[in-house]
Amino acid sequence: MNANANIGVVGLAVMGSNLARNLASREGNSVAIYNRSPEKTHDLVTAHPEANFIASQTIDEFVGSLAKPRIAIIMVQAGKATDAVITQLAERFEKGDIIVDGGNALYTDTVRREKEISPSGIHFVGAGISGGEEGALNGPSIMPGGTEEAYGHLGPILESIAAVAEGEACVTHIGSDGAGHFVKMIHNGIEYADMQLIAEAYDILRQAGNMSPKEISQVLETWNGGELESYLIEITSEVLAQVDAKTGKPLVDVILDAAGSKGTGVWTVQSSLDLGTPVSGIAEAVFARSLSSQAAQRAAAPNFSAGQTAWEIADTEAFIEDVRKALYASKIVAYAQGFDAIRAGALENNWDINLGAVAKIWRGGCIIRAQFLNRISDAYGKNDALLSLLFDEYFVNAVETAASSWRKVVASASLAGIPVPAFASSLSYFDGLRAERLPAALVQGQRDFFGAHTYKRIDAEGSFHTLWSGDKSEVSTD
Ligand code: NBP
Repeated sequence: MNANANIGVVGLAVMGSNLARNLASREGNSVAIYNRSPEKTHDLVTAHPEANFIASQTIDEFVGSLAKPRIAIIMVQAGKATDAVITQLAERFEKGDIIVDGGNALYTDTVRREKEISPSGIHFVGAGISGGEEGALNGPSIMPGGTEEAYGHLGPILESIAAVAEGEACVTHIGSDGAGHFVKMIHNGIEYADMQLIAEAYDILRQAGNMSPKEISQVLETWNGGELESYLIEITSEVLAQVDAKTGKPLVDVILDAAGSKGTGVWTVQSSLDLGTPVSGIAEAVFARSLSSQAAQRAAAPNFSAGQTAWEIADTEAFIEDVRKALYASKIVAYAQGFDAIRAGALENNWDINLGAVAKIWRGGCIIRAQFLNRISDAYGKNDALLSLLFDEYFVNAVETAASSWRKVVASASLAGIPVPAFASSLSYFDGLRAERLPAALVQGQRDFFGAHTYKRIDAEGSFHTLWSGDKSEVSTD
């Protein structure tokens, strides 16, 4: 076999086959393909003769079909399957060749894999790919890590298949080793928060506003014409407009209200806990899915007398506008927290991540693509050291404009007994961030009382402990 494919794909399930087709459709690419079970390879070649794939039945054949430096993108199940394929390729690749993992790997796995492979001189690149199967086919947002040298070879190929937003390809070299998969993980965490926030807005409009899914669909369509314009608002509007063919009811009313997940939201929260970065909006979104799936517990809940009071709505238009503003402000908090987590991860792992560039590559191809990412990109473009997105002038204005509606919506939802964990936690985060004094001083006092954990004073250097069981005098512990 001639070694003339400039790129190869291993793993031809939905993501891999669509990515291979995307690659094949771009000028200059010749794409080698391989899948563990040969049926998938056969089916893909048969269904898409126009792609001129160089198909292999064995891994040896596949490696032999790649031009040097060899580049192979792995699109198999994350975890053990990815490790198995990496081992197969690493055994056959040579110095200068590039193995790319395009699956949803946990970034710490990517760091480990890079460390294991790099002594051989083979490059290992963990690349987060977002946009689902449609994105893989027509243009995803791509977040590659790995070395600069590897990106030099790989970058032009990824740029050719990525989504394009305002004339720019939605791909950038994020940073070394696991940086790409870390940023993809945070992307997914933000996606959880964004979806939960839209779901809470829907629930309020439905329960308090007594609006039908169809009416709410129309409201979202209007919102999509303004500052909330995004893929998630657009598809939510479509989901709400969908009628179930079997029952004639709105589809949303016949879907079981138990939300699933594949783990990237949990990873985001776990990593952020380790980094000490509050991603409360994302955490509430993950927990809201967990609560929704506690079927037995929910079914057994007593019919509580929960003290609700009706949400009196005098002006429907004003009510809808309040919900829109509350959604926008909460969404800003979720993104601010996500970008804080990226900064904290970069600091911890010595990654030089350009936050403005991350916002830019999320403008197209990925699930959280939105107009508003231009604003985030501008904010970090103006000041890369911005301590919080919420402190940028545009976002200060946005939350100040929304603040009274935000409070009204969270307070009224609580009074009406409508759960709004992401709206409420986002507002509390905002209030915590801007508070002059936090009750953390009291927590420090409590910790010192039962555990002699010491505290710092506002008026002196050093650490102090109060002799709580003695004469209650204070001692310096330094
Ligand atoms: P799956 O995650 O369903 O994985 C199926 C593929 O893995 C098949 O090609 C299968 O080969 C291969 N595979 C397995 Br399973 N074990 C293997 C092994 N030991 N050796 C070699 N190959 C093995 O595919 P997907 O949904 O296309 O996703 C691919 C990657 O992209 C995953 O990491 C996923 O998390 C990520 N991702 C998916 C989406 C999405 O929307 N689905 C979005 C973004 C990222 P076989 O045919 O021989 O069983």
